[in-house]
Amino acid sequence: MAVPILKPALKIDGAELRIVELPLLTPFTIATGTMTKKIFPLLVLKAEGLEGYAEAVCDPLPDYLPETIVSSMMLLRTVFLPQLVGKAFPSPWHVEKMFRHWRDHRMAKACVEMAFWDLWAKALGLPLSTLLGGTRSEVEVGVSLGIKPIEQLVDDVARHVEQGYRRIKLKVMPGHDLDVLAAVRAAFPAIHLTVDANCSYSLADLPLLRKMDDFGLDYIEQPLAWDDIHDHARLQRHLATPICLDECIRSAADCRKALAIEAGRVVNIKVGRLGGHIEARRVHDICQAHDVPVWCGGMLESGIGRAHNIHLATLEQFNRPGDTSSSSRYFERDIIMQPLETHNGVMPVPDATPGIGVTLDRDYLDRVSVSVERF
Ligand code: OSB
Ligand code: MG
Repeated sequence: MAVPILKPALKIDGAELRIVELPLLTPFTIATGTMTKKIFPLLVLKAEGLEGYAEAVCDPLPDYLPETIVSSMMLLRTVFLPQLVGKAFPSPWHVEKMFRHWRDHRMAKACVEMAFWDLWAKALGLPLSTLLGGTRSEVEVGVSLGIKPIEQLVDDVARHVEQGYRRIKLKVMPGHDLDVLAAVRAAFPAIHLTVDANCSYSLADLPLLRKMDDFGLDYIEQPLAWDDIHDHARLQRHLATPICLDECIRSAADCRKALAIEAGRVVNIKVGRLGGHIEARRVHDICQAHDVPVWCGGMLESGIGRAHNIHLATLEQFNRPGDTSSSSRYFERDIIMQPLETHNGVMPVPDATPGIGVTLDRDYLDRVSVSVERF
């Protein structure tokens, strides 16, 4: 990727770190539990009269990956932001390098790096997608439907298919799998259909997982443990359906190893899970070199994280519909001024400003902020 360098470097004048709590329109249930509200750290970085925005995708409890809101806030507050504020950085690569030696905590690192990308892009007057190396001005999207009674789910699928979404992903778990697939497939024989198990099966479930081959799925997302590429490779050898890895890919090194042993044939890229746009781009490039399809995952982000995801998804190898659906599916009201809405399964890249292309609704943000810290 071309590396434009700002001269002089961008000096971070200050930062604002909030915890934001947004009610979800409907509860979202996956194998690990039910979410009724989206709680997340939101970061504003300031320089040269500009603001850069990002959110961290950690949850209150370590039910997706080990990182939590408490652990990432602790690092942001005591280490990352004190190291950043008052210093000048020529590019996001310099920011990323500064935090690389700290182990893990990729969601907190991603939040800082992504806010800097937004700031830097604004200082350069360019869309984030351009700086990341994006090649399109809109992205194809699908939806991720939570666990719910089968009849409701079939109605839900119908509604989203009518709205033009390009792929339907069903959350599954033991006890909510083959019957669900049979019902949805019977009603919609031709749609692009996938499942996401969020780690809820084991190799002992091989007979059941093999039956999923009968439903013409584009892929089965993360059937086995979050830290186990070995068992995914064993499972993939017994399945015709491609496995898509989500939780297992937490770095470019993870991706390289997973593809080397064919633990999966599709990769879900989530910038927040991977530690930022730079690592996401590395994973993208590895997949491209292996001719492995990728798509952009989501974590029920507010408009800020969603905008970052959409810009990232403009890169060439994002050749399957992503989980960057309309913000109005999740929230009655979002914390940004511009609606992020899909039309016929396509999400335009937001461009109201340089950078991520959306602006904060400050009044509403203040109302839904649980805490605000300034640096
Ligand atoms: O596994 O992709 C996942 C939401 C929370 C935690 C994990 C996952 C998800 C989703 C939501 O599938 C996708 C979206 O943001 O629409
Ligand atoms: Mg997933």
